Amino acid sequence: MSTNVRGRGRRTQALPKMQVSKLSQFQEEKLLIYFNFFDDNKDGLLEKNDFENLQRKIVDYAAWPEKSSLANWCREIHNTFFHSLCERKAAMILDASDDGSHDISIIKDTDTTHIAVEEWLSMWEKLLHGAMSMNDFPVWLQLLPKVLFEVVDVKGDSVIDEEELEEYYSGFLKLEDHDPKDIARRAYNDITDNGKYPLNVQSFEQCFANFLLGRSTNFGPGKYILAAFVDTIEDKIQIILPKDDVIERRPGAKRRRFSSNPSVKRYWRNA
Ligand SMILES: [Ca+2]
Repeated sequence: MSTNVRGRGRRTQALPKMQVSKLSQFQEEKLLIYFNFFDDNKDGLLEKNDFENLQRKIVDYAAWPEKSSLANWCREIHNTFFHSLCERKAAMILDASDDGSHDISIIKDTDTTHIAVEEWLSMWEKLLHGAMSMNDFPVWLQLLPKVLFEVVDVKGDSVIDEEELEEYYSGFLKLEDHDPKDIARRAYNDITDNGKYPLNVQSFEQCFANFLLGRSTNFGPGKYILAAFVDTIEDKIQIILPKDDVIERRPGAKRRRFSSNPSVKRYWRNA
């Protein structure tokens, strides 16, 4: 339910709600997994202490000295991320009470020191609207995959190898439902086209963008960022198809149009 408070200030008419494309159910599920990534104490709220705990977890995992430039950089980026979310919540509250341009029903309370799940999803709905790549996001968001890349790249040589992926899945994400070694092998082969291309920060950012932007379960390498949905229906279908059949993915399906971007084609061929 929206709230329209008319006649405040110089505005005499409520502004129409900003039209944004709804998140797909799949995007919501992914974003909930991403929420849980940050919600360290799993209480359904993102708060300052969650990010402090995440910072501790990261410096322990990556073995960064607490006062090192990497540790400081990581803390700064996550702090900025959290503060930007809180500012967005404050703006949502203001919009809802001022001109009705925001739906008050998704704002759980007026405490702008924490973010609830519904508020998180609403923010992402706006952030993802019209976005095609990481470049379309605010800077404070573009830096998140860069930090995660540094966390995974424990050897610090600016490329991620299969061993580092396995360590990330087992030691950092603490994957329990899948074999970290198996997922690491699949992830590495898919993202690098069986080792032809390096898994550097640029390809990692492409994966991250795919994680955020993919609207349906047949999305590409983004699934390996948090090892979510690594066994999608499409993957299971692919197994029963001839190995070289990259066009007809389903019996009776229309021929799929591929992107002209060679890196996108590369991902699909190996998905
Ligand atoms: Ca929390």
